Amino acid sequence: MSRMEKKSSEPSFTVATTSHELRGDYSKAAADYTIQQDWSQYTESEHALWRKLYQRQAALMPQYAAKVVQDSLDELDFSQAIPNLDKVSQKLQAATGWRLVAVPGFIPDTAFFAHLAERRFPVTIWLRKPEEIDYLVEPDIFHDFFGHVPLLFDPVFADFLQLYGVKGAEAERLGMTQYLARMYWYTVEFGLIRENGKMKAFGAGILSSFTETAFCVDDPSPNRIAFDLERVMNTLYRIDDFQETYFALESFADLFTALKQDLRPIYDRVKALPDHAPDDVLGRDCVYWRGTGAWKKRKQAG
Ligand code: HBI
Ligand code: FE
Repeated sequence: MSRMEKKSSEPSFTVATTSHELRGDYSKAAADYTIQQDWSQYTESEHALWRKLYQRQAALMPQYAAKVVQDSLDELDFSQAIPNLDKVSQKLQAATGWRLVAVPGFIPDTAFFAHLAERRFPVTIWLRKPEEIDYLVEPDIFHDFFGHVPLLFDPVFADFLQLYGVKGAEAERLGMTQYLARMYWYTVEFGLIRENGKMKAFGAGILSSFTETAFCVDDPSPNRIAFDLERVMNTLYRIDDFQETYFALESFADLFTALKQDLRPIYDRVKALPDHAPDDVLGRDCVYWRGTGAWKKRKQAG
């Protein structure tokens, strides 16, 4: 699923919140940017579009998704209608202490980090239009819910994401948010994990995208490289097309361990170095698959 076209490859979130009209209604948002979901306001045609989006993606999960995703989908079963966030929060709270809060869309970093640090996951409440089924500028409830919520049922990932909120506040104080955002992008949004020696997807941007779900695992075009925190912090990313490189974890504990350390020495190093291009492969990389780059070449050929 290609995303909003951008000139620079700075973090999309910053651009997404400044370079175009935000879609949601922020007028009724509280100081922490939360709103009421008012589940009764969804139309039957929106529930029908949800069912179509859900069925298309759920069919791909057994082959391409990390185990926790399949387990969560089976447990939650929100296939028949747009989910009621409060109802899911009850199950989620019992599982990992997280709950879902409704937001109108992108919210400022400070508010976003504060919610994560308190184990509250912000979920956009509006659904894309039928004509946007494969092209979306901003994340909608299908991206946020289908893509992110299943992972919150994994205890280790849940602890990692709470730590990310804490480290996000620190990154803002240090002026290093853009580097931490790259880590979020290459893991929480577009991360792979190796399970029984096979590449599986866990990133929300992948899981909520009909085309990228297969591409990230099957296509020879992108690189697949072992996750390394400093490496991803030093690497630019694309927001307007499939990723040119995917980084793969051995376990979610890798994420927690990487983030638990004192990040200041890493920030000092990465800010002094030039950024790597999205398709770079470095000598020190543990490369599972060196991509052909065919997808990018085809796109450039136009
Ligand atoms: N707001 N609703 C929402 N969802 C996000 O994923 C999000 C956000 N605001 C900021 C943000 N992500 C990123 O800038 C941080 O992860 C760095
Ligand atoms: Fe997301």
